[in-house]
Amino acid sequence: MQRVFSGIQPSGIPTLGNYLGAIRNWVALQADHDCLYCVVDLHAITTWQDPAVLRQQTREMAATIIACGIDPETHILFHQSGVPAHARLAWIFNCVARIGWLNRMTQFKDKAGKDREAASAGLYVYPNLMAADIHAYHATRVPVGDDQKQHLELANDIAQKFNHDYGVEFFPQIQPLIMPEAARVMSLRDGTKKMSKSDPSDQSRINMSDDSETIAAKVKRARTDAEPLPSEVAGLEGRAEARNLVGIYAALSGRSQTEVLTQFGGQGFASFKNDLADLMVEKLGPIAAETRRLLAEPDHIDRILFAGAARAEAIAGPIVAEAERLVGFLQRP
Ligand code: AQP
Repeated sequence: MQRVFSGIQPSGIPTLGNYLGAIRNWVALQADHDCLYCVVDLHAITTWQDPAVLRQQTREMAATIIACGIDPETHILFHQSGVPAHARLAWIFNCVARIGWLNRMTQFKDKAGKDREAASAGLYVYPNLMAADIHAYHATRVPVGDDQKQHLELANDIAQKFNHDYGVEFFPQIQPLIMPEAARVMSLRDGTKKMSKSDPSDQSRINMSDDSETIAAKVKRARTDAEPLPSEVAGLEGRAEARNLVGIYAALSGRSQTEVLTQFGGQGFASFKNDLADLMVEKLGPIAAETRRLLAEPDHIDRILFAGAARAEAIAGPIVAEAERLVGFLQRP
């Protein structure tokens, strides 16, 4: 069975974007892969996090992932700081990756904003740590949202250069797995911006913990244009907000965008938004309820994560020790 690795930052409450772009995919992959799913707290601190909030969000992320259907017994769910192998390999990759490669990463440009000099060095080398997350397990399949494709290409470049520099075929190439429908969920306030858990506006996103009233209010207020919905997918061209809402409806209902527009084409947004809000409540409500139930026992979540970390370290430790041997570090006698 192929090994899957994927991670998610506990940098806020998980959103509908994280669910449709990542977590839902993770659940499906459990059927025929060995899966490692990681709450990447080392990545989260590349932008400042309140320590108490970070701890809470780490647990909340883990609880949501389990509530979505990840089985932490058959597969491995853990927190990144619980497995030192990630940071050890990341340092080696910091020395393999070229500054020119990192300069091309669009996510750094987006996240650092205008004042790049003030961004943390961690944010800049974030893609090297992400490469280490995956290569520490020799994972070959990585389910991610469309926005992470560039980072995976960089992870492949790093593997290739490491193999070349040390004359070995040690790190395999990674294959990204991107879901077709709603691979990228956009902000409810601006259809050209990705829906993000750290967006300052709570109105821009659906949180996985939102109750039905909040979901209905956010969908109702979601930005749209004045035209009715088109009857064909081609009519969504140049209408970022309409495309986003139709994409979300399609992804949640398991129907194609064509089918959704066959039903709603020609209508205004009001009734479509009502149906969309009902659909979200139907799909997300049970997940939010299960998450709340799990969060009532935070110690239990910590135990699941630390048990997962021990199993993850047993896989990554020897792989990273071999990488260290290859670069010339002394081996423990
Ligand atoms: N809007 C999105 N649409 C589709 N997929 C998305 N993902 C995130 N947002 C969307 C996917 O979720 C996975 C985990 O992402 P992450 O938490 O590691 O970091 P991110 O991509 O930076 O997600 P956020 O929500 O935007 O977090 P913040 O606000 O902290 O930066 C990834 O597979 C990602 O593609």
